[in-house]
Amino acid sequence: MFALLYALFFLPFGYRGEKALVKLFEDDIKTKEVLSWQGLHLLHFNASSCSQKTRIVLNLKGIAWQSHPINLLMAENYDAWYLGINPRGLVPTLVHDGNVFIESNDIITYLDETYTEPKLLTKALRPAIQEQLELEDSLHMDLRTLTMRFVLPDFLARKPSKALKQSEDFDGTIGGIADNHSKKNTDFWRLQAEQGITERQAVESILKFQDAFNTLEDRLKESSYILGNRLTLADIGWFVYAQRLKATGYPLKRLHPNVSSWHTRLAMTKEFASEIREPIPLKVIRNLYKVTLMARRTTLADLSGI
Ligand SMILES: N[C@@H](CCC(=O)N[C@@H](CS)C(=O)NCC(=O)O)C(=O)O
Repeated sequence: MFALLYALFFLPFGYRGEKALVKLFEDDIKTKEVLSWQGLHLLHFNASSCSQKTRIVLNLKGIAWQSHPINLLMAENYDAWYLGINPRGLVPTLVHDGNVFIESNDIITYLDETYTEPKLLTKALRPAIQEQLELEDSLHMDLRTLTMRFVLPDFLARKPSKALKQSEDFDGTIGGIADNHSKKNTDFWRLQAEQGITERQAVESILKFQDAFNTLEDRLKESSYILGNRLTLADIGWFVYAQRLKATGYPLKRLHPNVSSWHTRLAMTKEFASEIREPIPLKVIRNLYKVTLMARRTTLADLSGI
């Protein structure tokens, strides 16, 4: 009786309470050529945090892969060709022997399960790692909010209306079911085009990060990695966020010194360093924009008072 109640209550949420990976079926994929791609292919953008996360895992595991750059600044992610592979119109996408995987945390989980060494998602730590990755993913729109307000000037950040319409008109499915993620995404960009990122939005996102990083700070007081004394996927997920937060002007070192030294330690290893190297034009633009924000007294510190 107890077993039956348990099964009825928990099975719809996935095996052992684990979040089910987002899986694309063959019918979801309209760009049929990828079905015949052999080996590992990553469709990604150099400076995207989710793409960086995936590439770091590939580096750590020493896996050979083929690169397919998708230029987000040119809105290539909203071309019919790409939407036909990833109906959410987001990077990264992994294609492995014709199977298509989306969602960076699902991709890195898949990679860890498929290529065992070094193990970054151990059985014992699996629930804790998944909890960290879900928390990190839940802050993704906040990371984007801060990037669009403090890292990229409006003319580079804004998505052309035509590109957004392509995504809105695309009848994408995931696992055979119409998906509402792409609408959430295009709604964000439409609002950003209309009103920019408001001060209130920015401050709310900053406070959420301060809260999340306070918890990481406590963890890193006790151990050298987020979940103990070995590197896991949780470190990789949070590392790319810490990297981006630093670029927004968030005072990581002052507010969270242990997180800052953990970040610096990882950033110095070759598997991480190669993926966060900023293209020179982006670096120049970011620094010019930083100077503009300083002159206008609208930096992250000015707005939030942290
Ligand atoms: N939850 C998704 C988020 C993917 C995502 O938002 N990717 C960003 C880059 S980090 C993107 O493709 N942005 C392009 C856009 O919104 O137009 C994941 O982890 O893969």
